[in-house]
Amino acid sequence: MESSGSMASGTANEAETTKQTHSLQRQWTFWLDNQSKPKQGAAWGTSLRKVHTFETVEEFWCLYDQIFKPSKLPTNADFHLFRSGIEPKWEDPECANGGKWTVTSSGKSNLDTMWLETLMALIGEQFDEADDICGVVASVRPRQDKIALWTKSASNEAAQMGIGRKWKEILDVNDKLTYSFHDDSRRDRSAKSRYNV
Ligand code: MGP
Repeated sequence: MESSGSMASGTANEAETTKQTHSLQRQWTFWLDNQSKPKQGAAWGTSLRKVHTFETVEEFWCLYDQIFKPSKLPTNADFHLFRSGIEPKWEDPECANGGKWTVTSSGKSNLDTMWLETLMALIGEQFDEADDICGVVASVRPRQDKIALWTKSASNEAAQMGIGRKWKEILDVNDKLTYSFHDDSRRDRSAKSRYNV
């Protein structure tokens, strides 16, 4: 009797363990913008969609396994992971005075690897200046795919340089990473970058 009782409680404990989840420090949201077949005359952002919001490690891995990797996206599509409450747009108040660090990808598998490394660094709070980070965008483009890390306070050079250096270390790349202000991009698509690491 006793042994069957302990077996029963053992099974219950196992069930408890499998149900246990690990909360992240913040809630995050995946977004998708598929501009591969744009409607004529449609304003930028009309195809931007929220995909899923999560706040545990387990949900992250489940989503990561189930939803496509950036390498599977069609040309001219963007995939985003942003802190919940911040929209991946220059117009969002948290992004309005911000900018982005950009790294270009040397191929599809490199794009997926850099994307995953960045997602893990964000949800794992690996940046000292984590509060300054809005999110990350993977962009599939005809000429070269890229990943951009969006931050809030573009004019805070020390914060941006800290984030840029750390991101470069996480990605383990030798190529130059460049930082551009959203304000500059809004005025001139080919505006020069402001910081480099
Ligand atoms: P992009 O998608 O960031 O760059 O912006 P892309 O296509 O990789 O090309 P690049 O050469 O500019 O690097 C492309 C264009 O989309 C911009 O020039 C804007 O016209 C528009 N756009 C992009 N974003 C992120 C925004 C935004 O947040 N708000 C608005 N209103 N327009 C945007």
